[in-house]
Amino acid sequence: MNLDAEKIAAMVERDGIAVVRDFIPPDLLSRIRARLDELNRREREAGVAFLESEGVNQRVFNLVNKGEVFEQIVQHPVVMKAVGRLLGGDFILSGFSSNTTGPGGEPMVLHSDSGYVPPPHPEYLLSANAIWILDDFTLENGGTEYVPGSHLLRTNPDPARSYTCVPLVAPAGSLAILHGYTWHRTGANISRDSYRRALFAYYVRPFLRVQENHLVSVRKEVWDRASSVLRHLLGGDLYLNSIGFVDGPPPEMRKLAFPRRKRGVLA
Ligand SMILES: O=C(O)CCC(=O)C(=O)O
Repeated sequence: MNLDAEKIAAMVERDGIAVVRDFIPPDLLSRIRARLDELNRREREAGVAFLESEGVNQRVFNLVNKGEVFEQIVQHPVVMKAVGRLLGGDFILSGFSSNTTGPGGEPMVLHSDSGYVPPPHPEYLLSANAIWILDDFTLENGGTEYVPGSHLLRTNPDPARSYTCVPLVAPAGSLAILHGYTWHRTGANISRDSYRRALFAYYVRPFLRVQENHLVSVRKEVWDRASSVLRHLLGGDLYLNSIGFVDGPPPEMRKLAFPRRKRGVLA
């Protein structure tokens, strides 16, 4: 598929997922991999690594805070346009993390990225996940699996039932955008020696509580150099002049912040 964000979003709405091959240029792919490998190693050495499946799978959270290359890609213009189309034009970053699966890695529980919202989920979409595929996703190495058509159900999978999952098979350098209601999971890594690295940039409507509290966990120097797009993604802007106050609305917003009657509270 080419880089037409409108077409990507339309495919996500129709199929619950869209895959764009050759999305990540080789030099950018090398930079992302190198930084992720360093983080995986450093977090293990520091004893702070988030490990699963007895240590063969590893996640790194809060990537925006852990490398300029991640600050750059989380605001990729094509992703911004496609996700904007899916999420009603305005959205923020809920979390940006990696998941590296290794041989013996177990599958994740089947879920959707809006599963914490009581079903039925609204007809409009609440979230979308941009998956940056850094190694080939194969049938063996734990590529993401999903249940086709599940995004139309607007509910969560029944943990007592089993469902037919389809593996997302795609070459390194691809980008996948996953509909926030699609049921999916990390696949089992049944390979002998193949690791699967991927990044998950998870965007939500701006009125939702976010997974990573960027206002607390992102360093000042990242905020200081953030573009207006990144600042917005990190939750640095007011939403509809009514969410995101710091000790009330800022002075220039005081007259606008609340719906007012003729002689309202702030009039
Ligand atoms: O690792 C994967 O392929 C999927 C990860 C995932 O679904 C999640 O972190 O919510």
